[in-house]
Amino acid sequence: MAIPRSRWLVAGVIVITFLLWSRWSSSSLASEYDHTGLLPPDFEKHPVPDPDPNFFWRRIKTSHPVESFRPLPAGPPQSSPPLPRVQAASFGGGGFSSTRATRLARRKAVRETFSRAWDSYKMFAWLRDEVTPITGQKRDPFGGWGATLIDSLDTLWIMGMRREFEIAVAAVDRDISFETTGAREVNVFETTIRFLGGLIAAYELSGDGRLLAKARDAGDMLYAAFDTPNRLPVTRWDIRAARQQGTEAQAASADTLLAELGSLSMEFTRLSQLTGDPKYFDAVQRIGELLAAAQDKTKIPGLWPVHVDAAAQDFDVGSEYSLGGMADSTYEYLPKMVALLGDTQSIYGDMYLKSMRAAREHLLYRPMTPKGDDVLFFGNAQVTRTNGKMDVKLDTEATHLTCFAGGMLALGGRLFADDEHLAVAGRLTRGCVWAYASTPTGVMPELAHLQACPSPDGDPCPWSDARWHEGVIARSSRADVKKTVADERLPPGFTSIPDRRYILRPEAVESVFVMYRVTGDAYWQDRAWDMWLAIDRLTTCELANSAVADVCPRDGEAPAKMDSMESFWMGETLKYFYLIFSEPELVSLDEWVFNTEAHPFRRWTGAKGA
Ligand code: DMJ
Repeated sequence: MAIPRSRWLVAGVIVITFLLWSRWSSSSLASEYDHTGLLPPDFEKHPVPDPDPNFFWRRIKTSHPVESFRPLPAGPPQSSPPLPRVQAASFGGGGFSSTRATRLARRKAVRETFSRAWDSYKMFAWLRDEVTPITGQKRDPFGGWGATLIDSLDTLWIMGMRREFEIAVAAVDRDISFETTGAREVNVFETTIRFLGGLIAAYELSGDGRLLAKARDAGDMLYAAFDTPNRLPVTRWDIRAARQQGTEAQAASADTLLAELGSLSMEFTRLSQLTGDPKYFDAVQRIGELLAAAQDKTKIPGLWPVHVDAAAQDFDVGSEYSLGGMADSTYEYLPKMVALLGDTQSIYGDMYLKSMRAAREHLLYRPMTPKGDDVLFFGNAQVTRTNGKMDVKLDTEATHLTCFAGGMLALGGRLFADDEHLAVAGRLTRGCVWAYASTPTGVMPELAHLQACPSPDGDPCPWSDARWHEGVIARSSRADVKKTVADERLPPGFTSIPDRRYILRPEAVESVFVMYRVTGDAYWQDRAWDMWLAIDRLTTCELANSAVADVCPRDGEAPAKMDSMESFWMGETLKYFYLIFSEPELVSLDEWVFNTEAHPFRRWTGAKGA
């Protein structure tokens, strides 16, 4: 049948209109969301102001002066070979996410969630540490210097929310002062990673000098906590006493958490690099040197105990060894310091390699899973001495905090061209992906125990109900295993869940993100999307997203929301989700290295002041 000319004409107009519309809509999408790089930092608009000499922490009398400062490395030594590439040479292939439209739609969803949380913070808790995401109250657990505001600055920039970024920076400049705080005690580690780290990264991305000035204020305040007889910091710092009575009576604590001592290195080193003042680097290099000297002399040579005596500089006091909470970022910062300094031959490179050798030998295990997945976890070891002999007992725990380890080994594997590290990184990260997928909500709990396979290596590890039940009984005070499994809602392979919460933590997606950037395999983007859907469903609440009490709730019950949203949700978790659906050049791991709160610092580039 012949089609009349007029119909052809109408059809033509429709096709052309559709083509024009789709071109327009995809280009506007592209300009809004599809960064292929970062805007160049604007170093001119707001140059770095001179440090204010009247700032309290700059005027405070030093009670225990440093005789001579460790010099700030002027770059990697000649003998140090250039570091290998971290990111994959090509990206794509392998997964559904390789479709651009899918990837952008996913990224948009993440950005919308961030935007909603940001609006709620602005509306209900502006300038305070946290907003409670159900009731819209304000909380100040971190000194009241606007933890969410400062933790979110670089995320705002990276997500292209430039107007909001400007508003936020102006507020930080005008309304946040590290002169004083209402808090009695300051957690030096948390203040360093969230505030100092957040300000440095936001400065590096934007070039706004007001942020470096504020970072220096934070750094000078924190530096006063190092004013002790042995120059090791008071990690839980009575800031009021320091302000009112000075630092004369201060001393580092005999019971210090390893993470709170060992993970200040990146922020203080970068602050020295950016300001040219070596004192910050000196402060943390002393800690690095002590850790290096003690590393081979602990109960598990290569690792340090979770509890150390910073007063006596004794790194062999505790008997618990772990890569998890309270120790974690000390290990994480070893390869990251290598990236920051551009030098594999520093004490940090050596410490990284030794620690990973020991951790693989003593802490690594493979859980028994229903499908025999080839996955790994780092557990926790208790060391006892019987008749002069050391006995290392591995507790097969799986904690959300330890999920950072896959990303650490992926970075280290690249920097040291070690394929074994990369292989372990992949298996560890798959372990956390498996733990997420194992629960009814699709999100892993804060702390669980798993039934281990006989060996972490590739030997077959067939599923056995009987062995799983033995593990459950060993953890339980009750004899009826079926009832225990049912009452505690234990997914197969889980032998107990002592902490059932999910508190919006980032570590699992952090490692998935690093694995994606290192391998280029879109498989990891798809796993991130599975995690995203589950977390979004589980945590979305009235005003933003909330920590939840139980990721394995009773059948038909919705998990209770806890009305809490720590600043790392917007500073860290949402940033990693956003970046994994972005072009790999956006905050490339070949140019940037993330601190433990996901704040990117520029890596050594060879330029002065870089
Ligand atoms: C963050 O503050 C950092 O990632 C830290 O290293 C561990 N705890 C939280 C996130 O879980």
